[in-house]
Formats: sequence, structure tokens, C-alpha cells
Amino acid sequence: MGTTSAEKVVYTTCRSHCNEACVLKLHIRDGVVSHIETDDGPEPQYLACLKGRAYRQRLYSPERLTSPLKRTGERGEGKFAEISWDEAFETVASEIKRINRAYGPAAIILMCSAGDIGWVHNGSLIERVLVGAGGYTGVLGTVSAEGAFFASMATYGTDSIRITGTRDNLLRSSMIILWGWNPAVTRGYGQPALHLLKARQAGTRIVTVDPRYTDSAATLSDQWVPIRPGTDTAMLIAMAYVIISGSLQDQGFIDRFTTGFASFRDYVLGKQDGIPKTPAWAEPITGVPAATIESLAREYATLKPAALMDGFAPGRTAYGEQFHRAVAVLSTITGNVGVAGGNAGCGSTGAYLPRIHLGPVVGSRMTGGENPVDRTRPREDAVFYKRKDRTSVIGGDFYTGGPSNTRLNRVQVADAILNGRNGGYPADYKMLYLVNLNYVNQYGNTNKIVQALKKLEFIVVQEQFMNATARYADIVFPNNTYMERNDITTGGVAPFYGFVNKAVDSVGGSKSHYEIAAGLAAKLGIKGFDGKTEEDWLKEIVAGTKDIPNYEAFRKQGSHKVPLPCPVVVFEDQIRDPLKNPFPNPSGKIQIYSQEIADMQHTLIPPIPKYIEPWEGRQDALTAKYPLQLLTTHFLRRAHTQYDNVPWLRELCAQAVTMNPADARSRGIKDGDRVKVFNDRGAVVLPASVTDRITPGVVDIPEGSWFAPDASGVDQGGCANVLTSDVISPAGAFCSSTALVQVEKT
Ligand SMILES: Nc1nc2c(c(=O)[nH]1)N[C@H]1C(S)=C(S)[C@@H](COP(=O)(O)OP(=O)(O)OC[C@H]3O[C@@H](n4cnc5c(=O)[nH]c(N)nc54)[C@H](O)[C@@H]3O)O[C@H]1N2
Ligand SMILES: Nc1nc2c(c(=O)[nH]1)N[C@H]1C(S)=C(S)[C@@H](COP(=O)(O)OP(=O)(O)OC[C@H]3O[C@@H](n4cnc5c(=O)[nH]c(N)nc54)[C@H](O)[C@@H]3O)O[C@H]1N2
Ligand SMILES: [Mo]
Repeated sequence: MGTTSAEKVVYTTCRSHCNEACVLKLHIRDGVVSHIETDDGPEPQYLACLKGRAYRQRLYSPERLTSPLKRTGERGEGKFAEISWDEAFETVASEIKRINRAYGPAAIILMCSAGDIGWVHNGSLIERVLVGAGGYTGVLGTVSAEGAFFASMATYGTDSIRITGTRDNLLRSSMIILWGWNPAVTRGYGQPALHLLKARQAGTRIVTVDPRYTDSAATLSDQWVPIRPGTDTAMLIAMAYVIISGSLQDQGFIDRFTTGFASFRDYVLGKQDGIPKTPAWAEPITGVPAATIESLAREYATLKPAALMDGFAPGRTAYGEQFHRAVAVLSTITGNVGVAGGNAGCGSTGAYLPRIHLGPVVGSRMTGGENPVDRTRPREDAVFYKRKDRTSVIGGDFYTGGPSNTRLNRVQVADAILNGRNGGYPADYKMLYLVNLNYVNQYGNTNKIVQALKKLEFIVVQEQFMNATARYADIVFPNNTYMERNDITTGGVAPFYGFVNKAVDSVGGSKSHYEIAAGLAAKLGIKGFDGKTEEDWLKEIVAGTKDIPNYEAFRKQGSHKVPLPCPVVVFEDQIRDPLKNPFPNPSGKIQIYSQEIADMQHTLIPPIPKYIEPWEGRQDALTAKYPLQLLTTHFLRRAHTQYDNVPWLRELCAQAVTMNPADARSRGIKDGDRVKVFNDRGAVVLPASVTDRITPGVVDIPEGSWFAPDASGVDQGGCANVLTSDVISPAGAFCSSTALVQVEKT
């Protein structure tokens, strides 16, 4: 489209919480974003999806929070009064001081997530304020992929976020397996769907293993293998049985690059426990016919190179870490690690250069140094949690590991608030500060979170909308959006830096993260916070990357696409020259058997990957009451809870519980009926979508729909976490795919 003289064009980068980074071309007329296009620059283009293109309805939503709010009714009742910024800052500062004096800084929990992902405007700035005020209790782990992280640290010695190559590596694969990965819907990490489409056009064989016939199965794959949730490790181990018993493994690769193969082989062949892990053993566990397991294993071992791409969701289950460990080991014994067209496993996401370069540049400088509360209890267990290279990503604490035993696993925060020291937690908690996080909606067991929030003395929420979490705040700080501030962002695994250009002034009285943190720091009397402006930070970050030659040109173009001579393969150096480049772990090799895990002596975290029967699975006695397994997948038209209130996007697809016709029929449910989905943790009412695209015995409620309890406490909003639990997997993962439910017609 052409531009008129009264119109201005600004290039910016959309980096919402789907984790893709896309170029937006904004047309601005009279200070208002009038329409939005996407990348029209040179290849590779970073093309925005429907959410970025619909952003105007979010930016100018009548529901935007435009003034600081103070609670006037009961907590959660949703009654607030507008107050000035000065009063809001004063109230929060004096509460921080009061709680600090009365209980110590550990009583204050800070949790951040990733609303709009930028390197300046994120939760790190509040970390900086709280460090200056005496400290806070931080959280650890990532709800997305703690299982993948653990498996990656145990197997390779490095953080999973670092171990994905660029997506063009997929164009060199002979076979690709999308295992619990649906990149046709879940945006993120370097436009994988586009590359998969190209690979398929070039004749690469692509197979999807998923309980649902996903859009990726339908449009990108040659074959769909339906599987029961939470049983993937059994199928992977049975594939290893086919490979090892048929001598299809790459023994030369195993001898040179790995440790502990014999122990895994003995387990697989049944020499340890007398149970050979044959396809016939896996069939009744997984629901996948033995012949299918057998043929997939043979193909995977012989069509080389092959990329086994494991999504995060199968790792967000009971013992999900075993899934990612098994994927890494299968990739290893077939010689697919560190080679062109292969993949190392442990989560099919990650970060390429930009994010890794920026971590150290921004990290502790932004967060204001060590948190005094962290220092009180250094972490003693699992040595790999202390390794330095756990990538600090964005929002400060987002991926920070466990340097300290004062930190709480994110998923257990509600339990920690409810039980405190008596429950074995390091402190009693009185205050919660939330940034870029829709806590009530997005973490396990919503009703328990609500109970926990009612117990606290003070809650601060930085938000754009009055959502389920903001409703529980004592003070709400209205945050602006990325269209109203300058920032820098990066493209996941894509070799791409995005400049986030301020396009319009902040709507109403909303403020940026920087402005909020600076205002609060001033009230707390923290010196030196405001020593650097937004612009100073941006320039410092750009200089630190060493990739971007010219700040002004970067800013004007809105992006810097890093030229790469060839696709990037993870661990290429380790395989090409292992003596010079050992793996960053104690053995220097790929650890099929991990001595570090063995030393932990945790019976449910074995040193080799093993299938362990999950709780709330098909074998659980609870199936008598709640016979259906619940999935809570990521949704096309949302980034988690974000964009759920955008009318254009709501028209596209309805929030519903997807179920198989067999399960619907036996309950007298027809497509479109309103149904109640429930278990002991809660109940959700929403429409049913009846389709063969989901395997029998499994139902799916897409995560991120807004929690809206009625007077009897039944959620009418379709929020999946009313039904999920806050019990974590032994290695720390959020088990959002491990929950049994029943469905009935309302
Ligand atoms: N549009 C959009 N894109 C997004 C996001 C979003 O909210 N919206 N969120 C982003 C974020 S933060 C993340 S972490 C990623 C996460 O992305 P993922 O975790 O990969 O996404 P999910 O949709 O939960 O799951 C992927 C697939 O795994 C399947 N699955 C679930 N449980 C199991 C299981 O036990 N076994 C097997 N084999 N398959 C299973 C689901 O049916 C689904 O098709 O996506 C990112 N991209
Ligand atoms: N059942 C179930 N639950 C899940 C998942 C699942 O698969 N199943 N997936 C999990 C995963 S992978 C993730 S990553 C989490 C995501 O969980 P969250 O990070 O809590 O999800 P978002 O909806 O992205 O929440 C971000 C919030 O920040 C606000 N926001 C956006 N931009 C800004 C900004 O600039 N400033 C401020 N202050 N706020 C802003 C948004 O309005 C939004 O309310 O959910 C997890 N929860
Ligand atoms: Mo995530």
C-alpha cells in the first residue's frame, strides 16, 4: 500500500509471548496507528501472523487500563478506585518498606513472565528496584520447558535454550519427526512451519506423533501416529529396543562421543529388570500398535540424517524430563547429534546468536546485581543447576537457574504462600509483585492460587488489562504496550535483532516498565536507578551485541538480519573435533548415563532415561471417577491469555473442549453442546467440539482462555488451569498435560 503525505511509516518488531519475532510496518496517521502490514524487506522475511496484524484492536481496546488503581472491595471482587501515580508509587513503596521491616525481604515474592518480550522493558527492572530495597524471594524454572532444560543439562551439560540450530538445517534432513510439536499453530522460534513446508516440498518424510490430528499433522506430515498423553517415553524406549536389538545403532558414534550406553542397552533389552522393552511391551501403554513403533524406529534409524523434533508439551507431564532425555538418547545412538540435518533433542526451540550474545550484556547489569535473599542459602544439590551457562533470558528471573535454595519453583508458589515455613519452604510470604504474568490464569490449579492470593497482605500487578490476576491486586500499575515505547528484541532461533520503535504516545496514563521502575525507585530512595535513560540502555545493548554495526540504521530499518554463511548445527564443533571441544559437562561426552543424576540418589530421577508410570494416567485408579486425560494446548489466536479479548481474533475460532465422537456419544453430547469439564480441583463450563481429530479417551481445552468464575465457583470462561494441578514432576516440570477429568452435558 502506498502512503499519503500526512502518513508516517514506522517499522517495529512484534515479540509477544508466542516467542516469534516478526517485523511490523505500521502506518501512522495523526498520531494513531491506522493500519498494519508486515516485512517487505529483503529475504529472509519475518512475517507477522494474525495476532500482530490485529494489534490495533489491542492497542486501542476500550478495556486498556489507563490509570493506577487501588482496591476498594474484597480481594478478587474487582472493585477499584482510580488514583494518581504519585499515590500508587507511595503506597507500594511504603508497603515494601513495612513488609521488609516486619518480616524481612524474603517475605516479598517477585514473579515475572514475558508479556511483550524486550530487553529493556521487562521484569528485570523491578528486580533492580527490589535488590536496591533489600532483596526479594525469586522463583526458578520455566513453566514452558523445565523437563527439556533438565534433560539438556544432564545429557549435554548445557541449557536447552542454547541447543537449537537455525531452522534451515531442517532442509537437510531426510526424515523429520514432529513429536508433540505443532508449529503450524504454535508460532515461535524462527518460522519452523515455513521451513517444514519447504522440506516437505523437497521430499523429506515427516511424521507427527501427537494425541491430536494437528494442523501440522494435516498440512506438514506424511503420517500421523496418535499416542496416549504422558506415555511417549515408553514408545521412544521401544524404538530404542528395535534399533539396538536390530544392530541399527551408530556404534562408531556411540564409542567416540558418549558415556553409559551399556547401562541404557541393558535396561532396554530387559537385562536389569527382566522386562525387554519391546514394541509389544509399549503397545498397551501407549496405544500405538507394535508394528507402527517397529517401522517408525527402522525408518528413523536408517533414513539419515533425521531430526527428531520434540515439542515442550510431552515434557510438561509427570516424569516429562524422561521424555526429553529419551529423545536426546535416541538422537545420539542413531548418530544424529551435531550433524547437518540432525537434531539433538531436548525441546525443539531455543536461541541462536542474538539471545545468547545479549544474555551477558543485559543480565545482571539490568537486574542490579546479586539479590541479597539469594545469598542466604546457596544451593548445594544437583551440580548442573549451578553451572554458569544457564541462559538468562528475559524478564530477569525467567530462566535463571537455582543459584539459591531460597528460590521457589514457579508452579509451587501458591503452595509456598499457603504453607510457608511450616510446609518446609524457606520463609513465610506476605507480598507478591507480578510483572508480565497472568498468574491466576496460567499456573496449575487456579482455585488454589486464588486461595493463596487471599492470604497475602499485599499484591502489586503491572498489567494492561483487568484480567483474572489484576482482579486480585491491591495496587494495579497500568503498563503500556510495545507500540508505546522503544526497545530491542531478538528472534528466538532466528538470526535476527528487532528494534521496537515507539509508534504512538502511551494510551491514557499508562507507563512503560522503565517509567514504573524509576518512579518506584525514587519513592524508595534508591540512588542511581535513573542514571541511565531508555536510550542509554538501548545503545549499550546494541554495542554489546557486536553484531550490529550502526545503531541509527538499525533503528530506522527496525531490524537487523544477521547474515549467516550456512545453517547452524548445534554441537557441530563437539562432533567435528571432540578433543578440542568437549561437551560442557564432567565427562566431556554425551551422557547417556549421567553420574551427576546418579549422585542425586533420587529414585524417581534415574541416571538413564526410563519410562515411569505417570500419576493421573490411564492406569491410575482415579480413572474410575475421572476417565479422560486432559490436554491444554496452545491456541492459534492467542499468545496464552494475550489477545483473547481482541474481537477480530475471537471471530476466528471458538474456545471449546475438543473430544472424540466415541467419548461424546457415550455421554449424550453433540457438537456445540455446552458441557461441564470437572475433577476434584474445579469445574469449567464451555462448548464441546466433537471431532475425530483427537484420540479417544483424551480431551483438549486450549490454555489461555480467561478465568471467569460464577457465583458457585464454576468457571464459565474456559480456563484450563482450573483443572490442572500444581504437583510438579520430580525434576521440576509443570505437569499441565497430566490431569484426569470427567465431562458431562450441562
Ligand atoms: N499461537 C501461539 N503460539 C505459541 C504460544 C501461544 O500461546 N500461541 N505459546 C508459545 C510458548 S510460550 C511456548 S512454551 C510454545 C509451546 O509450545 P508446545 O508446548 O509445543 O505447545 P502445545 O500446543 O502445548 O503442545 C504441542 C503439541 O503437543 C501435543 N501434546 C500434548 N501432550 C502430549 C503428550 O503427552 N504426548 C505427545 N506426543 N503430544 C502431546 C499437543 O496435542 C500439541 O499438538 O509455543 C509458543 N508458541
Ligand atoms: N494449562 C496450561 N497452562 C499453561 C500452559 C499450558 O500449556 N497449559 N503453558 C504455560 C506456558 S508454556 C507459559 S510460557 C505460560 C505463560 O503464562 P503467562 O506469561 O502468564 O501468559 P501471558 O498471557 O503471556 O501473560 C502475560 C501477561 O502480561 C500482560 N502484558 C503483556 N505485555 C505487557 C507489558 O508490556 N507489560 C506488562 N506489565 N504486562 C504485559 C498481558 O496482558 C498478560 O496478562 O503459561 C503456562 N500455562
Ligand atoms: Mo512457554
